[in-house]
Amino acid sequence: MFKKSNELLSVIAVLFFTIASFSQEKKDNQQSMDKMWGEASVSGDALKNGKAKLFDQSNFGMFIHWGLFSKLGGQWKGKTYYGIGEWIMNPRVADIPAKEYMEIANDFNPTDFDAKAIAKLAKDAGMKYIIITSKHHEGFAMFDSKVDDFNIVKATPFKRDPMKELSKACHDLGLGFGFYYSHNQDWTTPGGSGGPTKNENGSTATFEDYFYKKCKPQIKEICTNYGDIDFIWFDTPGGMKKNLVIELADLVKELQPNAMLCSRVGYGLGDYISHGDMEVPLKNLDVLWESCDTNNDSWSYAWYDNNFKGPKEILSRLISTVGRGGTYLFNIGPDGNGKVPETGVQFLEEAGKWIKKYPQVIYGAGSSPWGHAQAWGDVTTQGNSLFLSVFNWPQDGKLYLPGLESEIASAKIIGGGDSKELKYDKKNNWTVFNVPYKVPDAPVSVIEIKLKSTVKVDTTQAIYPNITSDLLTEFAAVKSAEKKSIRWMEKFGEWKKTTQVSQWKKDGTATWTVNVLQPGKYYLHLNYSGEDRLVWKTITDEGIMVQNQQAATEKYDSYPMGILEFKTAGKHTITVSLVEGNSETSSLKSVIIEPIY
Ligand code: H79
Repeated sequence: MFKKSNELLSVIAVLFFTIASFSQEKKDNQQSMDKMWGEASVSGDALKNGKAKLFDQSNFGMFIHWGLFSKLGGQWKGKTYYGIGEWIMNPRVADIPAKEYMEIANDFNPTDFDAKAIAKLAKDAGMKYIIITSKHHEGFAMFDSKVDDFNIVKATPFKRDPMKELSKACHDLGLGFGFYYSHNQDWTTPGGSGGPTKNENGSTATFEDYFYKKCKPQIKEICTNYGDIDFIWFDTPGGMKKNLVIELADLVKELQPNAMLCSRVGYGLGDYISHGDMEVPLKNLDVLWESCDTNNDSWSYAWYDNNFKGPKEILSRLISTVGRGGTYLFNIGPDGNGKVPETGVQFLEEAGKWIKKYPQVIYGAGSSPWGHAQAWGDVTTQGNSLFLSVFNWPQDGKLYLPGLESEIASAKIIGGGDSKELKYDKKNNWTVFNVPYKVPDAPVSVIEIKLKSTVKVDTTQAIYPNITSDLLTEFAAVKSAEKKSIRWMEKFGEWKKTTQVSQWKKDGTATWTVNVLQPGKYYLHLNYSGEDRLVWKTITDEGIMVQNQQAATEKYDSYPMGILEFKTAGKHTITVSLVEGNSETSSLKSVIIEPIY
């Protein structure tokens, strides 16, 4: 399906990367990209009252990518390399020789770095801890290291230890603190994965050389010299040997028993699952997990990357992550002077003001009983209260909530202002709230529903009467076709993921069971990729059929198919099949049902 595009290259790149980085111990180590992000070994419940408390209750933390690459800001010798900036020295990007790269340190003098200001930003943004890159794949230690001179104190004119300053600033403000450490990849140290293969004296360097001379002793340093550490965020274990990963995990456990290890340490030794980069899952997950995301497109500072997520996007991604049962780790990238880009700061502060008003929606909040998002927003919970965070406020005075089966004690818009009881009607198993036409709050309004008893819901996908419903293939039952998750890079290093259905056999179908409140006519669109022109057929359990031809390209896009009608309210099925077109490459992503005005 990725006919000629960059996407094909990217998919190949991922495969290559996966294979290349897992080349050691191939046999028991044939891990997929998803496996690379790791599995956690310990059941969440055992940890939630112990060392996982900060992680589990906070639901929101700050990630910081900062290193020598921040000084380059995506540019090398006058040329800009678009994509994730911290990869700039990699052969696949600017291919900077290790020696030359190490010289950047000579002029690295980030005098604008202000640890207190960054800690305050995190606090103002409503984040409860900071995790910062102590050493990324480039191999440069952003802390005072006695075991390796390629560090910010020894090798730069700056000479300060910014990690000392930041850990102190966090502790002073009551924030948690943790380190990112790239344990397998080290592109400037002989023996490190992706690093030089020879030592200075010409002898062959082994991974064990790097591991015992640098990696493990540096983990000891970061676990000893910075007070209490709440997280050690190892990244990309690749093909590291199990015994070495165990040594690192044991060392952290010994020196910082309260530090949470993310699953990217490898071999299931993590305390929580770290999902693929920049990914908010669609379905609830009942384990301890985190989504890491960045405030623009790159993790580290890049001069051109000014595509910052606005306050509403930050909040909606945060709320949806909490709604799925996870924790949101949101990244900023200070520049080579140590300054955090202004627009990112501003948007985070605005998001933080909202969180201050609605702390109960985020902190300690539970996941949505629906198990997936709503068309208008998402749901989080505390005890018998449901918080409906509405990102798209309805324009017709009605907010439709499908499937709530428990009795409502009260329903109010919260956050100050008008807090009158909301009136509502029950129709089938839908609750229809009469809400003001005027949006109560920006960027997100919240309705609190107090229930008389514990929550019970029918989680069937809903067709909303007044807002477009996007039925994703993730929620479809598929026969004689292949449903799978794919990842690709939109930009270099910027991951996208979707579930799609392709490889259609003759009788291949994707079927959604849906809950319809309002019978009548709706526009039907299909979102797909493919080649040339495709004919799709959509049919309901009532025998209403829409069949049409539309164009297809290698990029997912939605195309109008016609008008689909539901004759009656209640449960229905919608079944899609491919009638004409390349059965292998035609890739269906979602069915879109839009009310007609
Ligand atoms: O620190 C951030 C990334 O630099 C790091 N993890 C997050 C938190 C990371 N390391 N590896 N990966 C993410 C997987 C990325 C692979 C890619 Fe590439 C790097 C895609 C594009 C650049 C390898 C090289 C595959 C294609 C080119």
